[in-house]
Amino acid sequence: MNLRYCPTPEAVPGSGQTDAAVVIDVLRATTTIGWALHNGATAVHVFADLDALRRAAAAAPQDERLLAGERGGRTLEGFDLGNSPVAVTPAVVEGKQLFLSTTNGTRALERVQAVPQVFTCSLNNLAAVVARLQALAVGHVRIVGSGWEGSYSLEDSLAAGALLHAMATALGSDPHNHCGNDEMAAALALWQVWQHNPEACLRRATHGQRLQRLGNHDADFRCCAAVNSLAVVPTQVRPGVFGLV
Ligand code: 3SL
Repeated sequence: MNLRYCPTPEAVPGSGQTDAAVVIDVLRATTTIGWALHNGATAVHVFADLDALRRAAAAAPQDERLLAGERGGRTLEGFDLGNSPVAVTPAVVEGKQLFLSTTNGTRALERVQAVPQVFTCSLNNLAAVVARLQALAVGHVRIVGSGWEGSYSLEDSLAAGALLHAMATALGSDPHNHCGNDEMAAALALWQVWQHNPEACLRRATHGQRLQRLGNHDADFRCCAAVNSLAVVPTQVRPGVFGLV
């Protein structure tokens, strides 16, 4: 299995063989999507564009839908939820469809919508994603970091390295045998540096610092930094719609 890492959606090439795409937004979109589905949301619809989100949400029964999202880390006006993984509790999301738009994560998901298999990953569900990729026996996997408005982000690259490391451990092989590009090798090195304290890496990242400036996000940091706390693999079931299969 060959894993290539693109640190931003903009870095994803328009062509080339990709059997599966794994999108990462550790802080916080793909962590939130994982917890929402684990806690009983029936689907998460993802949008880069807010007007498209509002149109799609309007077509869903009012008592079954929740609007969720942020820009720059702040909850969108008139929305039911922001983008905190600790807010999507069973009491809030069970039986609901989430309509989610975030600054970077949902844009990254849109970028790879046409890939045959699309999954979301965070530090929480590394082992589950590895098991899914192994079961599918896919050859060419594109790991996509969400970054921040087109720039590299430390925390997504950390998780990309962690995913490669977990994959190689599961296969009993050297991670470098699965490294498809230098970005992937650099992400692995990052994981090797921070693996014993991923939360410190998340807090050091510029977006981690942004969240700390916006207020107390300690619970979010703890949740987002927890390795293998979730067994779900959010899977694109229709273009732009994620569920559990
Ligand atoms: O960039 C994104 O998509 C968000 O996850 C950012 S935030 O952590 O919700 O501010």
